[in-house]
Amino acid sequence: MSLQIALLLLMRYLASTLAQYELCKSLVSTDEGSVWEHYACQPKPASMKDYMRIKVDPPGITCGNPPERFCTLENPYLCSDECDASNPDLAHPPQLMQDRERNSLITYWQTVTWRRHPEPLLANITLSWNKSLELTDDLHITFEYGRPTIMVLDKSMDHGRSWQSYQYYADDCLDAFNMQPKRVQDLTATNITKVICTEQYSRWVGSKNEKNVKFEVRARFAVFDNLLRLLRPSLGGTYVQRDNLLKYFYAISNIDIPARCKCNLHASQCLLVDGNLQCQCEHNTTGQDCERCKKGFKAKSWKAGSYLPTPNGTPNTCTYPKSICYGHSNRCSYIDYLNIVTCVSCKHNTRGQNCQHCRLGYYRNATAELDDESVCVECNCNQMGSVHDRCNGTGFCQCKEGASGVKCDECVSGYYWKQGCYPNVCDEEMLLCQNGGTCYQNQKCICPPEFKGVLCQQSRCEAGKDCNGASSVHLSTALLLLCTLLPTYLLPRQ
Ligand SMILES: *[C@@H]1O[C@H](CO)[C@@H](O)[C@H](O)[C@H]1NC(C)=O
Ligand SMILES: *[C@@H]1O[C@H](CO)[C@@H](O)[C@H](O)[C@H]1NC(C)=O
Ligand SMILES: *[C@@H]1O[C@H](CO)[C@@H](O)[C@H](O)[C@H]1NC(C)=O
Ligand SMILES: *[C@@H]1O[C@H](CO)[C@@H](O)[C@H](O)[C@H]1NC(C)=O
Ligand SMILES: *[C@@H]1O[C@H](CO)[C@@H](O)[C@H](O)[C@H]1NC(C)=O
Ligand SMILES: *[C@@H]1O[C@H](CO)[C@@H](O)[C@H](O)[C@H]1NC(C)=O
Ligand SMILES: [Ca+2]
Repeated sequence: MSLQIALLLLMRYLASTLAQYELCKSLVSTDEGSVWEHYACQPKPASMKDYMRIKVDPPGITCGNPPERFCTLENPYLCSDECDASNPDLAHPPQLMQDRERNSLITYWQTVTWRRHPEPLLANITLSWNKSLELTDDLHITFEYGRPTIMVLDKSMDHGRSWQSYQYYADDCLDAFNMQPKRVQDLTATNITKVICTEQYSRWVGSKNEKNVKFEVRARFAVFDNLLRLLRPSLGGTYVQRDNLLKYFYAISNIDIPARCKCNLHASQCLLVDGNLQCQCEHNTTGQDCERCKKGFKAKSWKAGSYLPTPNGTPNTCTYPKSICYGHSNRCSYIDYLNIVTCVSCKHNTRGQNCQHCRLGYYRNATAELDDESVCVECNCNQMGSVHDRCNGTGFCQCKEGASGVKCDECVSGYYWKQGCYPNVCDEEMLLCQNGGTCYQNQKCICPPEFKGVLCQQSRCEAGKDCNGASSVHLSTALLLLCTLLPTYLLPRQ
């Protein structure tokens, strides 16, 4: 075992003995008003025998059906006691292992006697809670009429599907299990989780002198269902006497299990709900052991709380995903099997599964908070100047050729604006209007009457001919005819 685990076990042990981690949260006043502070927390230890479900095996192991007589080890010839399942005063059913005894009347579960010797007298007692528990103190089992000479304590981490031995008990460990006898006191931090066989609780010292069998918790932390396998009853310190088998049987009057619900440091209460123990989970966790994050609170993966740093530990709260544009939809739902949150009817120009993006044609306002109504700003791209109405993350539109500016509502040099950007027709530098023409807003040359062409570069008359500045081609032709055919009639009158 690594030092880290040893330290962890030690921490847990200390934590279980100190009255700490009882509060999950408290209201603390700060400069900005009252705020909740969250802490690692756990339920108080309780006597878990009250909640325990007991099953004994094999069927018919409980005495009294049919009724039978039994003797005692101390006085094997006084056999007047009787077990009768049909008589409440003489019955010894399993629930007498967990009852609260009143008026110092000891009540106990009792098995049939070892009449079938040499066939072994075996009995299993399964203790279950349908809830993970953590032992906080030693487990005590009280045997009337002597403690078993051989037994095993098993644990299950999977609600009874599989079992591992937890501790072996025998009056002779080598003989019963071929194991060296050890005591829990011999265990040190480096081998504390080792499974041992102990002879401490199986030796015959008289049935009245010592009734208890313990499982010492110390730092050996336990989370389990228990199975007590009783393999051989008390023999009264000698060999089996075959002529009186009625004095051999098991009888248990009490099983004490001081434990707390395992809530992964996310609950300070553990209550009985519909017959099952249930952690009252905080920190936005849920589940019987607070072993997962609540719907929607899955921004990061679930973690158990931590005892460190002292004194309040770390709650490791489950949180709402930060990427959600929180508040832009009141119709978000959690899809369990996909483990995602999805929203419909995103408002405020948001879109996406969590309303976490801006709609097309909008961009993210970098100075606004995610939950601000103005988080998405319209791109406002100029319809004539831009390729489409979408913009990039900082609001820049995509411009057509010749257009420029954030919104594409300006033209680069060499272009003029007229419902979009067009290449200049004329200017004052390269594309000068000729022959006294003037450039009108880079769009066209305004030519004198005798000139034409884009830059007024072309004369309206043939070289050497006298032309006036009529603008119509037909009129010009007519004038040309007149010039040619009727000069003598017209010109002298002018
Ligand atoms: C007791 O439990 C063990 C482990 O599950 C099993 O192997 C054994 O058969 C059981 N004995 C009786 C008497 O039910
Ligand atoms: C165990 O507990 C869970 C949660 O409380 C419950 O849903 C389930 O039915 C219980 N099982 C039994 C066998 O009682
Ligand atoms: C545990 O370790 C100690 C010393 O490190 C040793 O004395 C003891 O026998 C060990 N116990 C077992 C059960 O191995
Ligand atoms: C649950 O999560 C919300 C949102 O992240 C947070 O404001 C709240 O404090 C959490 N509650 C607890 C009990 O931790
Ligand atoms: C961005 O958000 C801030 C804060 O809400 C707001 O003052 C500002 O006007 C917003 N900018 C635009 C371009 O809408
Ligand atoms: C948006 O486009 C402008 C101009 O091309 C560029 O300077 C800016 O970095 C771009 N922003 C993003 C977020 O891509
Ligand atoms: Ca009892």
